[in-house]
Amino acid sequence: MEAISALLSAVERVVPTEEKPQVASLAARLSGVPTIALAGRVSSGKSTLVNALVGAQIAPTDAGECTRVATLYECGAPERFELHPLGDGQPARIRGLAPDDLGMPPGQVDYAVAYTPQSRLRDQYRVIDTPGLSSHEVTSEKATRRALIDFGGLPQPEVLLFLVEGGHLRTDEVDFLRAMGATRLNTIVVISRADVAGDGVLGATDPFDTAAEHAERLAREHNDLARTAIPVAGLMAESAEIGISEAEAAALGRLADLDEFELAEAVERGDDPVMAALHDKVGLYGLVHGRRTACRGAIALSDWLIERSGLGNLHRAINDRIAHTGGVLKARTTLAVLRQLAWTSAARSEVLTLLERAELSAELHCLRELAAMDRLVLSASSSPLIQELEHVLRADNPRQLVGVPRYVGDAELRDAALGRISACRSRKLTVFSGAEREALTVLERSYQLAAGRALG
Ligand SMILES: Nc1nc2c(ncn2[C@@H]2O[C@H](COP(=O)(O)OP(=O)(O)OP(=O)(O)O)[C@@H](O)[C@H]2O)c(=O)[nH]1
Ligand SMILES: [Mg+2]
Repeated sequence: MEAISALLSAVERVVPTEEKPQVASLAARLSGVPTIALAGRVSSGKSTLVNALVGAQIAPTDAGECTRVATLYECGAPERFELHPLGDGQPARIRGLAPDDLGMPPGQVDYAVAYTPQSRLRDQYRVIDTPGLSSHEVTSEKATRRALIDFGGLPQPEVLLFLVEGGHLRTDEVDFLRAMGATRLNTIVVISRADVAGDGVLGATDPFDTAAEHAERLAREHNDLARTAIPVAGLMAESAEIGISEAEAAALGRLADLDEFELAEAVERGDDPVMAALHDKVGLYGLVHGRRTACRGAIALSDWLIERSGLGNLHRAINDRIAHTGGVLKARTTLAVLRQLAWTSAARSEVLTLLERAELSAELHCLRELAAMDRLVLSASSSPLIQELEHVLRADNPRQLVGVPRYVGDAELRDAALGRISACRSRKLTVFSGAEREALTVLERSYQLAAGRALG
C-alpha cells in the first residue's frame, strides 16, 4: 500500500520528535507479516491448529478448558512470554513459553505476547490464540472480546479463523462475528475436528465427507460472513507439522493388515503403549486410514496427513486472503491507529488534514469499498451487493474489476464500465436501505476509477 506508506512518511515529518517512534512502529507494522487470529468455542481445537499453522508445539492444548489469556505468537528470541496486565501496570516477562504459573490471575491479564524463533512467524504470519467463547469462565470470554472486538493492545487481524464443530453457527457466534467486523474478506470458517465429524471413523460416512457437507451448508447460510468454510482436523495436521519419526511411521505401517474394528477395540482397551501413543498423535482416523501410507515412510505419511487433514486447503485459503485483501485490511487498521494518534498529537490539525486528504484519494477508494461492505453485513446481510463489493475489492486489474476478458481493448472496457455505472444508478432507485444506496454510490465510483485507470 504505497499510499499509506506515503501518508506515514508525511505524518512522520510533521509530528514532533517524541511522537516519531510511534509513527515509525506503524510503518514497520505495515510492512511486517499479516496477523491471523483464531476464535471459537472452548475445546474446538484452536490451540492445536495454532501449532499446526506455526509448525511447532508452542500453544498448550488440553481436553479440558485450556487457553485462559489471549496470546499473540510472534517471532523473537530468546523465547519469552510477556504478560500485559489490565490497567496501567508494567508487563511481566517470563522466560520460556506458556508458563504453568502466570504469576497473576488470568482475569487480571489483558493479553500476552509469546516470542519464539519460528520461521513461519518471521516470514508468513503472526498468530493470535484466544480463550474459548461460551466459556464457564466469564473472564475467558471477556479476554477474547477484548482482543478481537475492542483491539486493546493486540493488532487487528487481517485473517480470522473461526472454528465451529458441526454445520451451524449459533446466534451468539453470529453476533460475535458481526461485532468483530467479520466479512467474506477476512473470515474463514473452519469446520474443526473434521476427523470425528458425524458418526465418526467407523460410521457409514467418512467424517471428512460429513464435515464437507457441514462446510457447504454453513458457507451457504452465512455467505455474508464467510466466503469459504473448510473442514480441518487440527490434530492430524499438528502431528504432521511437528514431525512424525520414521519409527512412528513404521509402527503405524505394522498395523496395516489389522481389521479396522479390531484396531478400534485395541485402541479402546489402551493396553498397547505404542498404539496409544500413535492414537494420541493422529487420532483413530489417522490410524485407520493412514496405516497403508505409513508403510511408505514418514514423509509419505506426513504429506498424506497434511492434505487429508485439510491443512493444505486451509493454507491455500489463508494465502488467497492475504494476497487479495491483506493489504487493504492492513491499510484500514493503520489509518484507524493513526487517527487515534492524531487526537493526542501535538500536531493534531496537520495530521488530521493529511489523514483526510489520504482518505479522499482515489488510491484509497478501496477503504470506502470496505466500509460499505461492513455496513451491508451489519444492516442488509442478504444483499447481493456484498458479493459485488468483494469482487471489486479482490480484483487485480481494471478489466477484472469491471468483469471483461483480459484481451478486450480500452474502448470496450470503458463501455462495460459505463454499463456498470448506469446499472448502479438505476438500482439505486429500487433499493430501500441506506447501506445499499451507499454501496451503490461507492461501486459507481469504483467503476469510474477502473475506466479512468485503464484509459490512463
Ligand atoms: N480428534 C481430534 N481431536 C482434536 C482435534 N483438534 C484438537 N483436538 C483435541 O481437542 C482437545 C482440545 O483442543 P485444544 O486445541 O486445546 O482446543 P482449544 O479450542 O484451544 O480449547 P480452549 O483453549 O480450552 O478453548 C484436545 O484434547 C485436542 O487434542 C482434531 O482435529 N481431532
Ligand atoms: Mg486453546
